[in-house]
Amino acid sequence: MSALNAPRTRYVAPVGRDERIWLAFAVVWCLFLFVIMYVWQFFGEQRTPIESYRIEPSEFRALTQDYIASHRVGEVEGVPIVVPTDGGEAFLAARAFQFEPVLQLKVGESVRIYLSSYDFQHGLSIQPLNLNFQVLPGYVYVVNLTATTTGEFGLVCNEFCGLGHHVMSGRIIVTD
Ligand SMILES: [Cu+2]
Repeated sequence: MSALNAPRTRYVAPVGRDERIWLAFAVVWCLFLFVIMYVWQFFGEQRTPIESYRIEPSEFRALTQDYIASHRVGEVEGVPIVVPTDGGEAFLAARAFQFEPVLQLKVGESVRIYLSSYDFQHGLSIQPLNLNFQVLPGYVYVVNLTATTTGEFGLVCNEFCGLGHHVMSGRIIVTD
C-alpha cells in the first residue's frame, strides 16, 4: 500500500447530529458578536475614539517635538516628562520602539490627547486599565482622557511592530 493510493469513496463519515448542533451554535454566536460589535459603540462604556484626522507623520513629529519643548518638566530614563494644562491638549507619539512623552497629570484633570505614530502601526494599551487603541502613522486619534485615580500607568504596544516590539513601553503618571 502506498500513500499515493486514492482514498476510498465516502471515507469521511457524514456530519452527525451533535456536530450539526455545534456548528449551528457557532454560527449563531458569530452573528451575535458581529451585531453586538456595532451596538456596543452606542451602549458600551469604553468607546474607542471616533474623532480622527489625517496627518503626515513628519508633521505630527514636528508638532509633538514642539509640544514637548514647551511643556517639558523633566526626564525619566531618557524620555521627556510633560505636564499638560488641565482641559488642554497633549501629544502622545508611538515610534519604534518607544512612546513619548511621559504625560504627568493630576487627579481630576482632563486632557485631549492627540495620538499617532511616527513610523509603523503600533498599539497603545494602558495598563492595568485595559484600554486599547490602534496607533497608525498618517492618522491622529483624539483620546479624551480624565484621570480618576493616582498612580503610574504603563503603556505597552500591543501591535507587533518590529524587533523591538517587546520592549516598547511608556507611561502616564497621575499625582494628587
Ligand atoms: Cu509594537
